[in-house]
Amino acid sequence: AKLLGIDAVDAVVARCVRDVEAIDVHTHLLPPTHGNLLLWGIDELLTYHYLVAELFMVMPCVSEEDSVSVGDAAPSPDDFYGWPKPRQAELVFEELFVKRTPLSEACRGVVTTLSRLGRGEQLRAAVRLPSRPRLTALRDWFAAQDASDHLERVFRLSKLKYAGAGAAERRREPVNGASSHTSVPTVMTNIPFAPEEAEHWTASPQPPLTPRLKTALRVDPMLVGDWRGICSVLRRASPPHPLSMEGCVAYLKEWVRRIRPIYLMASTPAGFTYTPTAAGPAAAELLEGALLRVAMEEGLPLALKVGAVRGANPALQAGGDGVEVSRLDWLRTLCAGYPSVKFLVTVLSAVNQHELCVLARKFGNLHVYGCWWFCNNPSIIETTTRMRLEMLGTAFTCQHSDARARDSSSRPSGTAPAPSRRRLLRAQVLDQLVYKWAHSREAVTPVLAAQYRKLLEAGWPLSEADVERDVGLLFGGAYEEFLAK
Ligand code: RAT
Ligand code: ZN
Repeated sequence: AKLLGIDAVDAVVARCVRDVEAIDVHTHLLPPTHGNLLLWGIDELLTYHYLVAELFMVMPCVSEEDSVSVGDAAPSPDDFYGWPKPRQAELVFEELFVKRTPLSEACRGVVTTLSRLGRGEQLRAAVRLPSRPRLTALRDWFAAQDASDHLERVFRLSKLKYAGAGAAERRREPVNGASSHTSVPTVMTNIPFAPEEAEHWTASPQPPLTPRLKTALRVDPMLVGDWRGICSVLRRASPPHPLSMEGCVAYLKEWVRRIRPIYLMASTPAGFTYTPTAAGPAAAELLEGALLRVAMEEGLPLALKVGAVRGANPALQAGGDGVEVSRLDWLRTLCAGYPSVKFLVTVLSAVNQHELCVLARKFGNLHVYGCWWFCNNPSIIETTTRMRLEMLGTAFTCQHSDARARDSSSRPSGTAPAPSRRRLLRAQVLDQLVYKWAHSREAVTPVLAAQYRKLLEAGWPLSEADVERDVGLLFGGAYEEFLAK
């Protein structure tokens, strides 16, 4: 193979990172067959909870008590969430894009997405309009798109992999998807505990699933130790399951059979440890007695997301979650105590990234993936990726998109949003794939190139094929290898 000189490295890395078909190991997308649970368009992009949080940083403070609507100028979060989406979007646009420069990562994301969808001129025209509504032309364009065609367009623009198998073939694959490692596509987040999603999976006959999307079983109530919420789900199931650990296991297994997930996934609540509490089977017991048991018996990896503080400011709903530096000692115990279970782990606090790398070096059953949410900013992606390359080589997955979340997954039943509010929270925004992947590729490229330059200077013969292979590993290949090993 032709060896690369130091001057050629930047261009080769840039090309490989630009062209690699990535695997998106965690998104909140759902198939077009789930009707209005797959969302796209300007109103969805602008009401992304990252942007709603930014809107309320600059809105005048209105207390909930005197929330007599002061009109559009200063809604309280509750007023705002009560508005129709287009009205919300217009306000976000006015405050963050017209009155201010959209410098933040989430704002820039909207600009990148629209430009790459060929809507740049309409965006610039919208900013020039003297008053609201400014977004009508963009709204009309999105409304004219067919859901499946748009999904294909977005996947092409984001350079995400195709999958070879449709639903029927998919059902014949081994549960952990190990045999399909030549073509694992985007992974969804499927929540049997969210009735509005569950109904789509229980309908019979099941419509074929787009080959672009793979399933993952999201079970946050297990780690929250939300026994009340779990019981109400077990009670409602048809046929109902016993309100016991056995009932939980049976319920999870039924869902494993139903959707054939690649992995089980849960985010840990703030301050998560193993310490059992007095009331009902606590998180630790549910983890051991149900989740790990199902993982072992079904041969499924367990994906954990660590460090979110749900409802730090509840008024902001999905935009109100925060971050904490987590203790990770329990993860060490898990990896050591359950060597036959594979753990896919990401952390929300930049402070936890180093400890997570060390853990991944110690345990072959731990795979680190992505720069999650508050870490999904170029500066943190750069620092984190540099550290991971230095500590893990290519044995990690550099990014996932998390394309728009809903949050009904994560809230304990007691704090579940009212149905009208839940409607606002469940959306996933397909178009976000475009900017999330474009910006991630942009951030990873110089970091990887710099690491190669150092290696060349140290005396290593590097070929273009090496770079191509490594980039493939970082953007999904290492994840597939981990699942298959
Ligand atoms: O990243 C997000 O948008 C969050 O709201 C969460 O949904 C998070 O990604 C999660 O999966 O819990
Ligand atoms: Zn997510």
